[in-house]
Amino acid sequence: MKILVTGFDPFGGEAVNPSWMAVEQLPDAGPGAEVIKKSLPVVWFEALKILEGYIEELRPDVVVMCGQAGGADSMRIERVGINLCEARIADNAGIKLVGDPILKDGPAAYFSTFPFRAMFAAVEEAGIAVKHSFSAGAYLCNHVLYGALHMAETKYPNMKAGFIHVPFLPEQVQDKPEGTPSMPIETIAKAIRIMVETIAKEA
Ligand code: PCA
Repeated sequence: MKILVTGFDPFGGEAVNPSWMAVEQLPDAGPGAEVIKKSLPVVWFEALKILEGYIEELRPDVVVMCGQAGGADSMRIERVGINLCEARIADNAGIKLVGDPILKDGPAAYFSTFPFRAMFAAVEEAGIAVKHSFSAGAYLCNHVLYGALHMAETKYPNMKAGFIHVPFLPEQVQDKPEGTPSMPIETIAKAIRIMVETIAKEA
């Protein structure tokens, strides 16, 4: 089985993005799986174009996309991607979108096709905080999730896809209001590794 795993570049004034730091640490192969790791830019439409290129080139069985959810107090398994671009902040190219669709005539939403219950159980079993999430927001993470699920729906019906959001690192919250949650990189990396291994077994 071929699994494409992505993380994002830093954005929003942060020096790092824990999603890519954790993805980079994944082993290149798991039991029964080849793992290919790529980072994506935080730029509207550009990120999706690059991801589509990787999917065309690599034809993965599963696409595991990961991103930072600042303020989250647990790992978050995203369950739905919506057809909307709307964010408070501009992307890394300086573009701000408010209310644009991702795909003009696309459906309102797609559900993740991950084996999310098994993933949740495996991470919980390892003692790492994890939640199901029913909104990935409407910024770049939701953008690539919706785009990958649309690609699966219209072109690659056997390809599974879904999104994992990760909290800030402890070093990122030092300049933030007291109580802003964080998770060490080792824990985030372990949770992603467990989820990828579970996908390799279940998907
Ligand atoms: N998080 C952002 C985009 C890139 C990332 O890592 C998001 O949640 O949409």
